[in-house]
Amino acid sequence: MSAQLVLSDTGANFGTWEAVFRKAAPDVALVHDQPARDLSGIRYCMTWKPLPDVYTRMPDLKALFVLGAGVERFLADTTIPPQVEIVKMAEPGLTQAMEHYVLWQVLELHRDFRGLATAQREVRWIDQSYPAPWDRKVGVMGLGTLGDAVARKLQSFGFATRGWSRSAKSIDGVDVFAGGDKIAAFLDGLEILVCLLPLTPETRGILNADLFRHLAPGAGLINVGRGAQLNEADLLSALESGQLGGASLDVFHTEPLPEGHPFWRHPKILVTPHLASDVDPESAAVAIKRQIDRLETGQGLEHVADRRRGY
Ligand code: NDP
Ligand code: OXD
Repeated sequence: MSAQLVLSDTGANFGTWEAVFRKAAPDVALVHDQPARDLSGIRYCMTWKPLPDVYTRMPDLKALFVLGAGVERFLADTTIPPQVEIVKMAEPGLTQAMEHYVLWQVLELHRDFRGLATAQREVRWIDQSYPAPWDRKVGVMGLGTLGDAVARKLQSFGFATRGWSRSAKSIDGVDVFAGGDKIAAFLDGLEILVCLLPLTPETRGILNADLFRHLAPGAGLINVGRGAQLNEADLLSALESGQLGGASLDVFHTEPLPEGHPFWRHPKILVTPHLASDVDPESAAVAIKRQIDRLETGQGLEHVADRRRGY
């Protein structure tokens, strides 16, 4: 069975993707979107930064495969007809990169590698103590494709791991909490908090002074969700007062982070330029092909964004 799939993306290299699909999913014919190109008759599209008017040029579009996990821009795009299924990317490359990124930041905070780097710069031989991982309370907000994998990874490294999501879950070895009325219990005394929530009206600004007060004094914050989930002024105050001890931020209200922004040079903040994880083209091609096969054989799509919930 052969299906046509449009790549409409201002940042992607068509040749690279074409080669990847030829290898990983040879029966999917990739079509290169170009300005004003008529794409009628084609049912599938993949994109992260779409070309202008692509959805109006695809009157037969059935499924939009987003080349990323956060789909808030697509859910807010009123040019995408309501019958088009918006599919969040879920593939092993994206997940594994996020596991690695969060593990790196958790270990940094757990072992205070930033303090050690400062000591080296100042030519100081210091003594450092740290708790065993099972005495380090780490929490993951959001237990979807990425948060679930990250929580499992942290647990496998021995950390006392908690997780929080909207609906109830069960993850071996992880203390899980669900819903707004359980957030205080989830946060209580956490020493490292990881945010892997999608951006929705409920999660906008959720990382704020009220939330920080529930954490252990000097806790570390890792935000890999979206920048708009963080109240930046509250973070700066919490770092100043010692309520928080450090932050690792990969996502920001404005990206790229403006040159004069206080986060850039803050001694307790590590800034990375929204690269915690990215799709791996080859495993993404396999994932998209699997989804197309599911649709073509009458099975439902997986990882479809729910317009009502906003993720
Ligand atoms: P999913 O949609 O699979 O999972 C979202 C999770 O958040 C679910 O567990 C969901 O709960 C939970 N959730 C949503 N709203 C609430 C709420 N109000 N209260 C409690 N829990 C809530 O997303 P992914 O795991 O694939 O990705 C998560 C986010 O990570 C993306 O939306 C994106 O913003 C970010 N991201 C960042 C990247 C980076 O490089 N920095 C790369 C990729 C993604 P439930 O399970 O009950 O539905
Ligand atoms: C994503 C991202 O959502 O890269 O996939 O942030």
